[in-house]
Amino acid sequence: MRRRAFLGLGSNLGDRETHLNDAIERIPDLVRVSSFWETAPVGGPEQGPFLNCVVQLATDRTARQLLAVCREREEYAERVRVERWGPRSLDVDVLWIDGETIDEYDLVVPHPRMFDRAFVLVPLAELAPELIPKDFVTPRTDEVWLYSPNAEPESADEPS
Ligand code: GSY
Repeated sequence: MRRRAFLGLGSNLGDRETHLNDAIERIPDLVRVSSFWETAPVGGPEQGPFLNCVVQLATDRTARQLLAVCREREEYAERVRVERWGPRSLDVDVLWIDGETIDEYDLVVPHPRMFDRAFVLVPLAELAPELIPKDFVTPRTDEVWLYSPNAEPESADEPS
């Protein structure tokens, strides 16, 4: 039976936009993709900002099969685990599957930290606002901002 599922994608190494787009192109059962959000890194050493998004699937794959999809996409991006929580070309996490929970040593769904992270909740809110906790506080604008690579830089003499 096909169920709704959400994966979270993030990149802060190399060509971040290409890493996300390449992964999205190859994710099976894809339905929708959120906007790309530029986000301040959470945890780990000092590192550059991430580009994050969330994708929605309609899938009959299990949580474990979706984890395999995530790992394949990370391998394709030649992710190297140099440092725990450190910069990475691609991170793909299983966030949520309607009606399914799993709690195993290498896979916990719903993702245990998804409700604490603005870089997950802001893109997820575009696709499934009903999943966002009511007490979620809008993030500060220096934590998460909409990615718009072609935007004109703000001119110094324009009123803000
Ligand atoms: O858990 C995903 C990897 N990750 C991220 C991320 O994707 N975005 C931001 N902003 N910070 C992060 N810290 C880690 S670890």
